[in-house]
Amino acid sequence: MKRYLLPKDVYMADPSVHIFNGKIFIYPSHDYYSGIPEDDWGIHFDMKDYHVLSIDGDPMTGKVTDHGVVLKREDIPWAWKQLWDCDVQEKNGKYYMYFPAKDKTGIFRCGVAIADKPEGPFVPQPDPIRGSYSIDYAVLKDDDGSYYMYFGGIMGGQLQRYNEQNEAVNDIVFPKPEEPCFSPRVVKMSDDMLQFAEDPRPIRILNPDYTPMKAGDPHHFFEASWMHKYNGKYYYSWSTGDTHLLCYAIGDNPYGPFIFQGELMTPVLGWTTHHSIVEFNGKWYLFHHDCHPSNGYTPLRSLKVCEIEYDEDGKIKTVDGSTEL
Ligand code: FUB
Repeated sequence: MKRYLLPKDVYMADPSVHIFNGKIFIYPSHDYYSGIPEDDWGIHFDMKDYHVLSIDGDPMTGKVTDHGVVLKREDIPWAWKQLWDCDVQEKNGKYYMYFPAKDKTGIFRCGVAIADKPEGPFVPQPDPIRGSYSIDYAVLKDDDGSYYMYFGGIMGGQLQRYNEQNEAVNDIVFPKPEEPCFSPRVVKMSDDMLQFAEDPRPIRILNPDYTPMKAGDPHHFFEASWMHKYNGKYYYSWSTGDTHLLCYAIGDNPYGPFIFQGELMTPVLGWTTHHSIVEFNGKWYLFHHDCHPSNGYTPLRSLKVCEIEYDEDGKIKTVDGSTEL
């Protein structure tokens, strides 16, 4: 069973979900009708602000509150456009939002905005994180109090513009189907949560036989990194973009490598989906989006949640993404 979280004419996507102070908080992208024609570079996703949502109690039945606009483009000194998927983490009573936006030269950077409460409002830092690039930043708080950011997205997300040493490249080459797929990135955050503590590293997604996942594999990485822990293992999950799946892989530490396990969810209606996985009161939930309410119109996406289950080996049972409810 699935649940839409907002009225059918309110479009939000890319839900990053955390439990703060015992309550579910959702940090989504805010879609609206921009009229910009769809292209392969996601130019139609021209989002201008962020809202925060919270749920009273159970994700499948609890009342959803929209806390309104908590950060907007015109208040971010360096940002030009396209406020895409964000995430928020808490440290020492402060809440840090990490968000991608194109800077005034058209390059995606990671901004940071700070709040005193999980529901915001968030005050942006004057500059993006030094050395940041690409999109879809998701931050894990590990059990030892370290924070790790996972990021990257291909095509409109610009990951192909960088090599694995984090240098911008002049000649962009997409891997051939028989070559390893692009690698998302992981980086430890600085103690003050405002910068990277090290250079971002490529994440290796390996097949069960320890060979690198290939670009021609339908389970290849495309965008939408998420990390959660289950029984002490690190579950890295992602969207495959053009094959429209959510997949996951398991590792023993936050940097990987991660061994491919399977599909989290089969394709939804609409080109993208994007997700987060969270435990609440002993049950596990997959937050995501689809386009049933907009009749399949990809720029207008709707937030959903469903419960997920693990088997006794820690494998997640695949969710059928095609069903509306
Ligand atoms: O919402 C804009 C982009 O679409 C996100 O950053 C991607 O993950 C995809 O969902």
